[in-house]
Amino acid sequence: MNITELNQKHAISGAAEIIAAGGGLPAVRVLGPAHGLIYLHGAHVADWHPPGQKEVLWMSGASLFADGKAIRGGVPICFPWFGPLGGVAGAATHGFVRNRAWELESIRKVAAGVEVVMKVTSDAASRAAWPHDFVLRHRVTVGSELTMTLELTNTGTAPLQAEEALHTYFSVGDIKQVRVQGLAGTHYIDKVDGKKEKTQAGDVDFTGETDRVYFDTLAPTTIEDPNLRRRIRITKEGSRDTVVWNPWIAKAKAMADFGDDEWPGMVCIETANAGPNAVELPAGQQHSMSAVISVENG
Ligand code: TA6
Repeated sequence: MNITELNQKHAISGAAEIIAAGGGLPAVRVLGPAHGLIYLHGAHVADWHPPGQKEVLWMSGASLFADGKAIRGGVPICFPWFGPLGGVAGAATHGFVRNRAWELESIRKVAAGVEVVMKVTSDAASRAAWPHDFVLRHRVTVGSELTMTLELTNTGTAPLQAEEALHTYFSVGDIKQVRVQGLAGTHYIDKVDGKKEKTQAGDVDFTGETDRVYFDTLAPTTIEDPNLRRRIRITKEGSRDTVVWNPWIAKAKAMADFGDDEWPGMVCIETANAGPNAVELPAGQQHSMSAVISVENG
């Protein structure tokens, strides 16, 4: 469907419209009081402004907006694997659903704001990369909170095992002043130190490249940002892992779609199920993973 047809079917006057956004890609623009922008490419939440708040999600000024490429910022969806696909040269990092267009299924006004539902269904191309049949829905509610729910259905006849993540990029004033609360005492894999298993002592702070998978973590996390004088809280359901990432100087320079001087302004707090916590789903069954993001000043 083209943008005109999408608007005829889904636009809600004063609440939501479909526009040609970055790279001309179609995106749902959610209009006030909370604003949002969600690309159908990757069902990618790119922007969320709750009332009275500055930008909450971070977007690189160098991001690409093109079919087959991931958008650098906002909330990429990682599925059906997280990170590189072990042993498969050329496989897209973090799976393939973030690199392709999803179908816009519905837009409706709900008590909490505007709900946008997009879905991607397995096809010959996906089966060539991952031999399972599935439907993956992304249900996003844009309001004073941002709620994102990944709903996976195994439509095949055999069980499947999938990794998944809402790889959320948050905008911060200065990463060197940020602390992340809620992970104290949990265990993590330190991908910057030989994937050693470590225990988190107190809050997470940032003094260099940080790339950690905190496993068996169910509690909410909070980004304490003294520079922007706000706290961003991430509450989750159906997720056993939390990933914390900042590329710092060298890794930022090494990424063509990430500005060399952008790393101080972002942190990823990712809601995930990966590795030993990958989702095991019998044929015909469903699994949901959700993250609710809220912001308070102070
Ligand atoms: O979630 C952290 C991470 O796995 C890092 O290792 C880094 O690779 C980041 O994701 C970004 O991955 P991408 O494929 O989007 O460049």
